[in-house]
Amino acid sequence: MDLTGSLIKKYMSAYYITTPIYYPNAEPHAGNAYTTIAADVLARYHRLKGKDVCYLTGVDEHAANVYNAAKEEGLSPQAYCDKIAPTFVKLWERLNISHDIFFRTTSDLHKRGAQKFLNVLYDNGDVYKGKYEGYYCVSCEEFFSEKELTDDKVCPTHKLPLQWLEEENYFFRLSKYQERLLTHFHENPDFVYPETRRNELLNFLESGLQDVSISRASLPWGIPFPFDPKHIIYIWIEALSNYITALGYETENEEYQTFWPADVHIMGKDIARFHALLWPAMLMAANLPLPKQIVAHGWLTKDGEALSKTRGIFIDMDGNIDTYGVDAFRYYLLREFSFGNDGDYRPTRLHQRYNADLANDLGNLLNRVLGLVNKNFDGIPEPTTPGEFDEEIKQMAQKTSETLDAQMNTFAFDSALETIWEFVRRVNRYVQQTEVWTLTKPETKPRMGTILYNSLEALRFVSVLISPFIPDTAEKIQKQIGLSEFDSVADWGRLPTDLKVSKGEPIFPRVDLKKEKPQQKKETAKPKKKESEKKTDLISFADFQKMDLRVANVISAELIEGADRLLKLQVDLGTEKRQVVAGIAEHYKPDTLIGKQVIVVVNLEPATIRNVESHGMILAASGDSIVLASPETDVPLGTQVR
Ligand code: ME8
Repeated sequence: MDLTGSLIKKYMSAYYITTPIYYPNAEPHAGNAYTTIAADVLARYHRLKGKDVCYLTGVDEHAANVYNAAKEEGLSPQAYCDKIAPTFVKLWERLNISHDIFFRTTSDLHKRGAQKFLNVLYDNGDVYKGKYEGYYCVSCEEFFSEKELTDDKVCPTHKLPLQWLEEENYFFRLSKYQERLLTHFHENPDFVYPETRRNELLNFLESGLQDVSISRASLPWGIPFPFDPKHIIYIWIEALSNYITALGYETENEEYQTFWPADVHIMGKDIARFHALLWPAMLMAANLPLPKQIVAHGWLTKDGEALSKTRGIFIDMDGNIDTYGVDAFRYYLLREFSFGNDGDYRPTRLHQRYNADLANDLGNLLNRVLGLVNKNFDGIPEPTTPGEFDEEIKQMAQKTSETLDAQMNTFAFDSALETIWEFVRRVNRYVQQTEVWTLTKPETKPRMGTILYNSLEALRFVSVLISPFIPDTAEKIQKQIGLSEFDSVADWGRLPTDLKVSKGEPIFPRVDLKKEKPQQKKETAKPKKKESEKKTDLISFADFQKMDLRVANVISAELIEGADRLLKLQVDLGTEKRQVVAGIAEHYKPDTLIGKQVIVVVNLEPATIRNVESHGMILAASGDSIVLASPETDVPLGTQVR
């Protein structure tokens, strides 16, 4: 390999990112989707930054678990793989995954590449013949050492009985690379992310590495050893080599020269050890450069248990995507969980995030701004009249982009999204603070135009920042603003004014859970009530969902004649003003309430109290004294409370 050429190209612009290649022993599940979406976000983000990205995913077909699954269905392993592999491609299409290569290890390119790689290891003296016996898990495709065995001899991950295997095997001299690996870990503290995983691996490494068996004589499904065809190559040796064979390691072509070494291998924590110890040792043995970073994320769980094809623990991905859309699903997975840690998938949280972050914060902002532009201007207004808050919005946009860059470099997807949403909420507040909807008089209209221009530019800016995470939404926003081609540059002030904005369909329409599909209901349904629970007055989540609670501003307050406890309030909900009667006169003087944010039950039946109409109810803690409930900090009027 032309090391120098490759390194120069890499420094210039290439970025190579991979997911694990998944076992096609069953159709893909949400755990596989989680990794693939995260890698997709990184691939899209680096494309946005002008990198020449190669994003690889695929399937790991020569596994014993695939062989067994095929046997159960009465199919040849190849026919079985040909049936299952397309289900991965279909799901990646549905999830809007922008991979450049979907690699299959039954391809000739891989077979030839894997054999060449093994020949190199053999020629370099790192492969030798010996006898192997031990307990093996076919689902992990891994032997367990004496110290890892439990009394009942079951696999700790798959809870399946381990099998005893005895074979004459070829071995790889992994132990020989212990010192070099240690040095590499110490010299490259960012080699493994997150740090907790790095420390675990470092401990394992320090406790000593043993040579590993890399051949199987008993399995009739796999790639034969080039120098001893009775044996097939151990699945992990073969599978790891896919990261180079897929690029063209066999001929060391230009693609391979450009993209190897990988910038990031992303995976779940289950297989970090293979990627951070075995794979680098194999590459060292072949005199090839090592991947720059191994990133092992946490476990997605369902009711606290890891998702598992073998154990049939699934998330209803299809149902949830049907209900909320792909972008909401992508958003939820990345916003809700910290990437390195485990996270429990909860459809109710997806619902809340959808309503609060997507429909309310982002969707309503877009709708509101477009509505005002359409009502008051013919197309995008010129920003002629600077005023209060404009500079702050501009500065915050640029700062948001910089903070995001730092967070993306440490795989902090949840914080990155929160950073963007802080900006979205700030823009909502800008619209509110400037009371832009009131500036319709001829003398104030230029200022109105400027505020609306800035709001639209902020939305364009946001669309660029969110585009790696929720690409469809990003495009929809720009289309509604009137841009015919996606403008992917996060620099303030690029929005032209010769555009016609659209009427603005809601980008996240309200989801009514009553219309949920039956199979998803099963997923979110509460377990049957126990007798003891029935006695308490529990309400269902669906009942709770019926309450529409919103933030409003008190604009006037006065005592109701003849009623010591009652105040008549006028409140502003952003979209409308209302009159509400509240029994708080003994605790609040009317003038102290003006400008205060309160929470209103807006879908309560109207009532007439002491001849005064009340359209809603104000929430308050009612004990010895009465204390109004309000958001901790000011939020846009009309924000839903959940
Ligand atoms: O291990 N939560 O394939 P595999 C999050 N073929 N991610 C999960 C998950 C969960 N509950 N369950 C699975 C293999 N994953 C090998 C890889 S690579 C050279 C060979 C994701 O089908 C996560 O990325 O068992 C995990 O590492 C991977 O799926 C395991 O996929």
